[in-house]
Amino acid sequence: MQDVQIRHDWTLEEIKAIYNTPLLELVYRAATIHRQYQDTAEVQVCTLLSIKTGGCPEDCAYCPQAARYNTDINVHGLLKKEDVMSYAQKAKDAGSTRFCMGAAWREVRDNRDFDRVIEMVKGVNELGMEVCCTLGMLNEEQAKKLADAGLFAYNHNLDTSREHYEEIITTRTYDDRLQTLDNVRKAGVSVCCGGIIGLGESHEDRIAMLYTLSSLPAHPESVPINALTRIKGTPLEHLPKVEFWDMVRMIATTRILMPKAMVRLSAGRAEMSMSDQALCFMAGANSIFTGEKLLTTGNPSFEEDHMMFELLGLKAREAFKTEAASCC
Ligand code: SAM
Ligand code: DTB
Ligand code: SF4
Repeated sequence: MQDVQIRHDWTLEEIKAIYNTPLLELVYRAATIHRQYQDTAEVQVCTLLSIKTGGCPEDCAYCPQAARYNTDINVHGLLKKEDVMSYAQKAKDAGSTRFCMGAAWREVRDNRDFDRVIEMVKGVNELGMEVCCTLGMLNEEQAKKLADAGLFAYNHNLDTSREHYEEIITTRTYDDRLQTLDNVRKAGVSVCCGGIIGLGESHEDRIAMLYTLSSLPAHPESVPINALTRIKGTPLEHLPKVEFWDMVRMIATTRILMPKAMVRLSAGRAEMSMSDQALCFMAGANSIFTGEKLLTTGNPSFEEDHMMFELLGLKAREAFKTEAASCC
C-alpha cells in the first residue's frame, strides 16, 4: 500500500513542524510511512573502504583527512586493485551488498589514478555488489565513465545547510556540491547524498538541509545521516557529542520527507547500543555501513552486526533491488 504522495514541494514551515513533533509521535509517524514504502524487515548492508587516505587539500572542518590538520591517520596513496578486491570479497562474504570506495580527493582528475579507480569499479561490479564511490567533485563526462564501468551509486554529501556551510568548508561552495549531484544524476547513476549533524549547526540548519534534499527534482536514492565523529586535530574536535535523540529525530524526519529513499544510519553507530540502533530502524533507517572501519574511524564489526540482525529479526536487503528505491 503506497497512499502517501511523494512530494518535492515540502515547505520549510512544514518540515519544521514535522521535525519538532514530540519524539515518540514523530517515530510513530515515520514508522507508519516506513511500512508503506519499504520492507521493514530489510536493512541494506554497505561496506566502506578508504582507497586513498589523507593528504586532501580541502578544509572540511570535521575531516581527519585534510592535509592541513594534524591528525593521527594512516596516510596512503591509491590502494592496489588486488587489495581492494580482496576487501570487497571479504565484505561480500560477510553479507554486504554494497561496496563504497572513498578517496581523499577534492575532485576527480582525468589521470592514471582515475583509470585505476575505473578498473576497481569494474572488478567490484563483477563480484555482483552494488558499487559506490565517493571521490569528491566530478563532471558529467567523468560520471559517465564511472557509469560505463558499472558504478551503481555516487556519494556526495551536502553535509549541512547552505547557511552553515561556510563555517565548515571554504575551499568549495554549496553550489559546487549541487552541480556534482546534477552531473551524477545526468549520468544515470544513483545518488547518495545526506549530511552530518553535530557541526555546531542549529535545528534550523538541519531543517534547511532536509529542505534542500527533499526539494531536489529527484530525491536521492540514499540519504546518509552521520553524527559528527569528533577527531583529535580537527577544528571540530571539541564540539559536544551528538545527542542520540537528535539522530532519531533527524532520521524520522528524513523518512517522512523522502519515503522511498534508503535512509542510512551512518557515522556514529560505534557509540550506539543495540537498542539505540533498534530505535533508529523503527524511525525509518534501513541502511548501515558495516565492517570494522568507516573510512578512518571505528565501526561495529561484521560479527556484532550479524548478532544485532539476528536479535532484531532483520535481514540484509539483496543487491540491485530497485522497486522501493527508485524515486520520482
Ligand atoms: N573527499 C570526498 C568528499 O569529501 O566528497 C569523499 C570522502 S569524504 C570523507 C565523504 C564524507 O564523509 C564527507 O562528505 C562527510 O559527510 C563524511 N565525513 C567525513 N568525516 C566525517 C566525520 N568526522 N564525521 C562524520 N562524517 C564525516
Ligand atoms: C557518508 O555519508 N558517511 C561515510 C561515507 N558517506 C563516505 C563516511 C563517514 C566517515 C566518518 C569518519 C571517518 O571514518 O573518517
Ligand atoms: Fe577532503 Fe573529502 Fe575530507 Fe573534505 S571530506 S577534507 S574533501 S577527504
